[in-house]
Amino acid sequence: MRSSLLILATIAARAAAHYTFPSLIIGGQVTTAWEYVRLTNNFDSQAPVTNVNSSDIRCYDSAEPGTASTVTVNAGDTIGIESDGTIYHPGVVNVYMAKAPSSVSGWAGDGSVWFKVYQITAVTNGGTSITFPAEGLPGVSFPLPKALPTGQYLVRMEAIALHVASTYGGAQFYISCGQINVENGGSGTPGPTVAFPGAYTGYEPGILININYPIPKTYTQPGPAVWTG
Ligand SMILES: *[C@@H]1O[C@H](CO)[C@@H](O)[C@H](O)[C@H]1NC(C)=O
Ligand SMILES: [Cu+2]
Repeated sequence: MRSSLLILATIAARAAAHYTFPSLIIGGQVTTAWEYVRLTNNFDSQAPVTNVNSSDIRCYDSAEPGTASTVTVNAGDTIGIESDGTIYHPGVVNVYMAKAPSSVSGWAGDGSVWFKVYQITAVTNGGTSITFPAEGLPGVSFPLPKALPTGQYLVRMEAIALHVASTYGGAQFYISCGQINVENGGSGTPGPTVAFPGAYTGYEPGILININYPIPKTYTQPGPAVWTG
């Protein structure tokens, strides 16, 4: 009896499989975990953030802020962020960036400074199906806009798991922030910008949502529009 309960508990823990995003993908190569990504509080637990008003909704690094190196890339390069497994849960992805006033090392990312550079939304079909193209991916890659100004940036990965999002606070945010130094940039003005916390109330239709029943007719991606340069 006892051992079968233990087995059930183990299976339940596996089924809950969480994830972190510890590696940038630079020049097509997955870099060392936590080399260019700030160590997150959940590096060993892999547990998500569920309170959108918590300071951890920004970079999830309150336990030990700012412990990463900065990698140099060019505007227009394709970069990415890799998980420690896969994006196991059904949900959506947003990647935000914020430009540091000077060195990104130790910069907190305060204020309405975050703009979205990439997203993977849900695909709906008028209520007959909803699918999540991000589900199961090991990571995401995206182009840095050519118009992105030269300078140092935080790159914030956000995978929002929606499998238990039908009650307030049920959506799970898997977050990390990488540090990049962008050279050969352009003269664009990234926006619209938001603050973290502040970007979400948790009541957005794309965050507080039952993805199972009734099947959503449409899906509204949380956050501002993607800035493409
Ligand atoms: C977070 O803040 C929003 C906006 O002020 C509020 O509506 C919401 O109830 C807050 N949620 C939590 C969990 O504190
Ligand atoms: Cu999980």
